[in-house]
Amino acid sequence: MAIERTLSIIKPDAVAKNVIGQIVARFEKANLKVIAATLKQLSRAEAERFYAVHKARPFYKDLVDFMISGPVFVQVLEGDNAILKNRDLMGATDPKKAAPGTIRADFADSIDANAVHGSDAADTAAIEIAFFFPESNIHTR
Ligand code: RTP
Ligand code: MG
Repeated sequence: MAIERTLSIIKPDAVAKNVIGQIVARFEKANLKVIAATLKQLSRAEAERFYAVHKARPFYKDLVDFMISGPVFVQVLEGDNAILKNRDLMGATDPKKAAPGTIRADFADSIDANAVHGSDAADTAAIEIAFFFPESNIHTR
């Protein structure tokens, strides 16, 4: 299987619940390595740019408002099949539909406050990683 990188964001709701470590432990148990990380307050302009793909969607304004409501924990994860593996660990976007034992089933409150973001494909992963981290701040090990 291919070693991949993906971008993970622990969203403001999960940071506020003080479960950063519990979520990161799930990545580590699944053999994903944190190779870059930062706790960061996004500006409105950054959140708008990050989620620009959803600009035309009815939930865009609420999504941006939520993403700037508190600090987020942004990481690059690396490992076998990292993009899909992270999406599987996260569970469905709506926590009511997320499989038991997934991060969203266990930590998310609603489709808006849904605990985590994860890149959905190789091209978006590369763009999202570059959005937050210069290569010099990424440490493969
Ligand atoms: P994410 O991008 O945050 O990892 O989530 P995702 O791929 O599972 O979902 P996506 O379709 O990309 O939507 C991005 C975020 O927008 C919010 N959303 N709200 N109210 C709604 O119908 C709705 N749909 C999406 C969610 O917070 C979702 O994570
Ligand atoms: Mg998405």
